[in-house]
Amino acid sequence: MSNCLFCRIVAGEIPAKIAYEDEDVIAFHDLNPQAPLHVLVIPRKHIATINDIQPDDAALIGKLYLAAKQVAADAGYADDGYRVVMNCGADAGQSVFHIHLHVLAGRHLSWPPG
Ligand code: D5M
Repeated sequence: MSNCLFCRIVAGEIPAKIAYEDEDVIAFHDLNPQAPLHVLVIPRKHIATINDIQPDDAALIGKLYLAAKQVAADAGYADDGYRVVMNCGADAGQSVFHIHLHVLAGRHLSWPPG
């Protein structure tokens, strides 16, 4: 989708600091980090929200989590802990409508989120 910010990152039209990539998934550092490590893990395929995930996407969604695990481990946070979260919809704070896991680490993360 040409008007989707994250599709434009996938296409290389907008620069991003890549943390991980494979044939299905890209992870890049968040422009507005909320923790010492704040990486977004996205599918190359455009899926707008969790509500748009289809049964055929199940393996792809699993790959997002495997990439998140890899990003956290590569940054040295596998043991101390990290948070992986996906917002769905405006009330949950989703501002970019191309699904993305936030991988956050490097400080104490309170619960519940605000
Ligand atoms: O999270 C959307 C996230 O996307 C938010 O934390 C800022 C981040 N963002 C926005 N534009 C960029 C670019 N160009 N590069 C990297 N990160 C970006 P949400 O859950 O939708 O609120």
